[in-house]
Amino acid sequence: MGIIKDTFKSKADIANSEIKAILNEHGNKKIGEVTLAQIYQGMRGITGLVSETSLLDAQEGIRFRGYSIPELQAKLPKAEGGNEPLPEGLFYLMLLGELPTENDVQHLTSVWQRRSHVPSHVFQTIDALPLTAHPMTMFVTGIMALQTESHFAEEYSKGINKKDYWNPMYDDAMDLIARLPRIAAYVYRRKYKNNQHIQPNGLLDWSGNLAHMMGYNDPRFKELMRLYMTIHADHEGGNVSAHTTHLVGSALSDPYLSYAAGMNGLAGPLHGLANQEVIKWIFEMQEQLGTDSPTKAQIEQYVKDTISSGKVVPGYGHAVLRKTDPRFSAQMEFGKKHMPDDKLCQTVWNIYETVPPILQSLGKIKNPWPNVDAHSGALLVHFGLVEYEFYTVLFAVSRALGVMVSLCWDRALGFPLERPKSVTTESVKKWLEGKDEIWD
Ligand code: CMX
Repeated sequence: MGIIKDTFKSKADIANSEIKAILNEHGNKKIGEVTLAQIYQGMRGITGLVSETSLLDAQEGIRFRGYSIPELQAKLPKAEGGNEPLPEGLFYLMLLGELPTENDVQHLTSVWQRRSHVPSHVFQTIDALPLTAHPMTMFVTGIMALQTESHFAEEYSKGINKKDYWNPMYDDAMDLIARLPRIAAYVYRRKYKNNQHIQPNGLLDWSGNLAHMMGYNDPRFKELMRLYMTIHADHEGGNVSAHTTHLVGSALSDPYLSYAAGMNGLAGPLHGLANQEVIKWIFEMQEQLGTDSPTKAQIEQYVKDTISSGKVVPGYGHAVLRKTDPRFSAQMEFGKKHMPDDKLCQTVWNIYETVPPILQSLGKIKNPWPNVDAHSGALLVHFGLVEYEFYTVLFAVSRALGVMVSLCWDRALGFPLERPKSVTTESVKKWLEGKDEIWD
């Protein structure tokens, strides 16, 4: 076995014994109560999942294995001459719970390079879709076609012992992550660059290679991709993409099937697709107002019009966070450092000053602050990546890091099929009348 795989297995064995001991002693302790409102309103605040990779605090934002985003920016290894963390390092941290050394990260880069071959039938399958298909449809279709390569599915069909599930799961996770930049770049070049593809560069890191294959060679864009791939990787377990991947994986669907399912959830406008919606919304505002530098008063009116027409302000609000998303702040910092005079970034910053008080004044929105998607598009547009329908594919490539590590842990810890109880409104009414004993 490889070094990382060996270390993962020994850490998982220790964690397994710890969890058994915790459950033996405390398994009957109650964690909270569930209200009727919660089961009708998206299960907000119900603790019902274990996800080892990261933990979200409503006030502070995400911590990956205990480290905040600024801490990761300081502590994770960088590319030569770069300042942003390499996402390979975050993967290592999420998988093993330890900060990697430069060597660990270089090792991961070369392992993913070695595993990055994408079979030709994947490209042919993507090519079967019309060019009008959304990039997320092409991307997920490519992942589904790649499922032919699953070690987990193959081993399961041969009758693998359940104690060994983690092993082909780990190999699938590594292969899948390694292959994603190629598939994402293929979708981009097919849809937007006249099918003129760029071969991978075996000397580049995972994000640098993605940028290169998409056709972006500005070193600052590569740095942006490293930051982007790091901050979008994980947001604990309950968000739609992570939760779906985990849920589908709990049926022992292989990682390709599970990840594709999760990414279909990421493609929803209330989740990852919000990054395209933000830029579309700003472009429409610019067109409507006839300016690329709208004033705060103009923005305010546009926001109010958006709300009064029954639409959400994209990039604002969150189901858990109650403060400005530190992923937004990290991107704002990148923008202020590398492109302080960019008009679109300045509009994003003016929107940040304008939107929260308006949302707050409505009295019903729990979080008026920006989330990760409020900023990402403006940075991409700066480098010429104006094709905003592609943005969620970048989010999806990054999100693979978190959800694949979680699937490895799910199988190594022997987590069972996930199957919560549901009820009907008829049974709720009977229960309220004291007539239904089914779920008392
Ligand atoms: N603009 C207008 N209305 C908003 C709003 C926004 N940005 N955010 C919340 N609301 C509304 C909700 O639609 C809801 O209205 P109704 O009671 O009329 O149905 C009300 O405020 C209360 O919602 P909430 O409890 O504050 O928020 P939720 O937990 O239900 O939803 C989220 C969270 C993210 C779906 C919501 O804030 C939203 O739609 N934001 C815009 C889309 C977006 O940016 N999504 C990306 C999130 C990050 C990610 O996953 O990538």
